[in-house]
Amino acid sequence: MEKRNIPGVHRYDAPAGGWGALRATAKAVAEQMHVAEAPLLLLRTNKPDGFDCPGCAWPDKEHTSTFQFCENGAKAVTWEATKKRVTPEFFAEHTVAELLQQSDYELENHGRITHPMAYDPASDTYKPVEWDDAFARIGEVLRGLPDPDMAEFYTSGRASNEAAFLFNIFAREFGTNNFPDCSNMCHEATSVGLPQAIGIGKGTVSLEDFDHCDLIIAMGHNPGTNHPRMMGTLHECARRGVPIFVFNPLRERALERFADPQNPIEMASFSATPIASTYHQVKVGGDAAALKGIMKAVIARADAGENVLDRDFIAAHTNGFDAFTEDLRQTPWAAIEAASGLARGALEVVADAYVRSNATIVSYGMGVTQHEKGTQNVQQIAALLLLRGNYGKPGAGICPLRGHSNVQGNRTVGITEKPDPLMFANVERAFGFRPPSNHGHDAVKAMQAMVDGKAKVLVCLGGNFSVAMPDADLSYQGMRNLDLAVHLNTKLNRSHLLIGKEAIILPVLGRTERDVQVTGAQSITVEDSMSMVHASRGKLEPASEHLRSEPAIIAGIAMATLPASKVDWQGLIADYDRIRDKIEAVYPDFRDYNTRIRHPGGFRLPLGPTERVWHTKSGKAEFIPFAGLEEDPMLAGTDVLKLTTLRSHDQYNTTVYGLDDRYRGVFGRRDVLFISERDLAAQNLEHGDLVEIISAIPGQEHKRIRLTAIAHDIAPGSIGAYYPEANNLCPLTYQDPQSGTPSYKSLPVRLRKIA
Ligand SMILES: Nc1nc2c(c(=O)[nH]1)N[C@H]1C(S)=C(S)[C@@H](COP(=O)(O)OP(=O)(O)OC[C@H]3O[C@@H](n4cnc5c(=O)[nH]c(N)nc54)[C@H](O)[C@@H]3O)O[C@H]1N2
Ligand SMILES: Nc1nc2c(c(=O)[nH]1)N[C@H]1C(S)=C(S)[C@@H](COP(=O)(O)OP(=O)(O)OC[C@H]3O[C@@H](n4cnc5c(=O)[nH]c(N)nc54)[C@H](O)[C@@H]3O)O[C@H]1N2
Ligand SMILES: [Mo]
Repeated sequence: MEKRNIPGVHRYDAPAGGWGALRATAKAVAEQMHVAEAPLLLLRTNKPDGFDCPGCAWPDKEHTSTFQFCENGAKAVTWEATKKRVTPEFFAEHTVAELLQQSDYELENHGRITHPMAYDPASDTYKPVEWDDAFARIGEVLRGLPDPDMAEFYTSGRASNEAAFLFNIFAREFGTNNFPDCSNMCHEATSVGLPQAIGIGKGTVSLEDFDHCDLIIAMGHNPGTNHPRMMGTLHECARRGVPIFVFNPLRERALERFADPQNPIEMASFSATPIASTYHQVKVGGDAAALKGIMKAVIARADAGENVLDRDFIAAHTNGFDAFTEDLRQTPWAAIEAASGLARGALEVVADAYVRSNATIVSYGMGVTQHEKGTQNVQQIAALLLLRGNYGKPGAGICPLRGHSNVQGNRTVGITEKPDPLMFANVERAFGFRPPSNHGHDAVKAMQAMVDGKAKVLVCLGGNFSVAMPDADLSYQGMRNLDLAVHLNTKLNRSHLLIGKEAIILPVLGRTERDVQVTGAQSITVEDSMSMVHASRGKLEPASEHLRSEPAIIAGIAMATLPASKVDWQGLIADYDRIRDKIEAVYPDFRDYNTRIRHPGGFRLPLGPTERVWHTKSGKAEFIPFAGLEEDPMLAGTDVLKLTTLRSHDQYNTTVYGLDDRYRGVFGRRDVLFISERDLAAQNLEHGDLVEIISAIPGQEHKRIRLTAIAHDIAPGSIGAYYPEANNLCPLTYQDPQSGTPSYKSLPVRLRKIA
């Protein structure tokens, strides 16, 4: 059948990267900034004396490599370094009601906010406010709360270690452990699942390990878009002949073929390197089943007498092997095939490659964590690696692809709602106060408290909390229930416009910009996905002379809120070395912080598993079985499809840079639903039909959104739509019960054709 021609939907046949990436970078630069400044600026990204790229958390070779060309890094940098400005005049000309009609793309594209602004209900506009008046008002409202737990302190992962640490200390001295953060929506399944399994909630590989690995399994992540610098690494591995098995319901172009813009031969000859040696289009939510299938095949071979396990490692370093393998033996292949959508033979091929590899890396992202069984998914990956001792040897380990450029660092310096007695004792020693001992709120609990009217003040260190969260109807209402929302941000977003009683926007310096305090220019520090901590120093002239740094703003709020504070806020922000000394006092892993940060490339935080040291309760790594295969067996065999939510190539979370998703062949629009030809036929739909997507979670309100269904190479039974447009379909509490991560990537839905 001839396919209908749908506006803005074309095939994209070129490889990822290559000339398309160069053209897109030139366009991003031209649109956002004065062209002359751009090359210089981009050259400073991820250089020893430059700033850390705010795009992603993938490390750079010793931070001294020549500039690595990266389209989406360039977009992140130019989006921040834009010449466009949101001034008091802009706010005077646009009421909040009017701005609410604009798309997320339009809102941020107005540019950088230049002045602190406070909402004025009489005119329904934001009006300029003096910094000190803003701080005083925030302090007054916070002090007026009957209970400090009625305030929520949200962190988005772009904040530096220094800012996040001050935020941690301020809120705890204020008297709460309410620390919702973006990590709760992202890698919380890693932060909860891995400590139980291997004793630390972080990845164990280093960049060098990719030079020594024999096999890579890449599950549920899309590096061509979200971790573009990883493409250089995968490209090298592929050219070295390392098999790369991809598990992803969608055929993502960069995981199929990639042309490295730094490779003159590929560029000149328009050629590309195949990345995935085998591409497994696992069903949405089918990863645990696929992993169990691979492990079942390995165990069957071991049971048949083959020497395929690292028995010495298992005996010396692990617990729970027998119960774990017994569960695998009991799990029928038919169930594994049904839940994963993959054939037994295909999984046995992966198992065969796995047992022949002496050093395997498994990398994974949101396709694994944002599920009802996210924690178990992560633990199955950890277990697969344990079977052959793939920890603490060169070329092996687990590699979670972190989200925001410093989300991992934020965690390390204390952004967590869980009270940690060791840290609290150190805080008491370093600052002379003891934080409260009750459990605080994570992101979902914080939003629930706002919805229920139990939380009245929200202070956001970056991000766009309500738009990132599930259930837009409820989350927007949560914002509107607040007495006061305080936003430390660079750009205008929808969370600023969902106003309860009062709202204040405090514009911050971006990472690319010079941060000068009374003792001179300051550096901040960040931790990448591989636990390397390094310094970052902005070089650009700030977008406005009225901006302040995140640490300075937090100190300002703290001094206005806590007149009798035990913390020398002025002293700390005068010289960020002093903040780092305090971080070291509270977190001893940062020993000699200020010295080591001055070495090129910084330093690596200790990671037990790399030395085969396991900080679990038993002192050993744990095989944790996952009994069952279906995320929600109640839904099997019905007309229900599983919806996953995706990022486009022109997007950074809720920040929409543009309306194209080049590699998936979508141009100038985001209102599409990716669906297989088979499901189109099964649902009596045609490519290009307008459909209603209706949530089908038992016992939940059946919300709906409308999108245009387009035929795409996606696993049958699975469909995809863009985040945040589809967030309303995810109920607030539809989450992984162990980690609290919203199940953004496995939403049961039904489709209905709009006539
Ligand atoms: N340019 C850019 N860079 C970014 C971001 C951005 O938005 N834009 N966001 C940053 C942040 S905060 C994060 S957390 C990371 C996100 O980076 P990723 O983890 O790559 O995030 P997603 O794009 O949400 O989804 C990844 C992939 O999971 C696949 N997938 C969906 N459901 C499933 C499933 O059930 N199983 C499997 N195996 N795969 C599935 C999708 O097809 C998609 O290819 O990137 C960071 N870097
Ligand atoms: N359906 C669905 N929902 C999801 C996801 C999904 O895959 N599907 N992914 C989830 C994930 S992984 C994450 S991490 C969250 C993201 O949630 P958030 O981190 O809250 O959201 P962002 O969109 O990254 O935040 C954008 C805002 O950050 C501000 N900003 C940018 N740079 C800076 C800076 O340097 N300092 C400060 N202070 N502000 C700055 C800008 O004003 C911008 O408007 O969303 C989650 N939501
Ligand atoms: Mo994230």
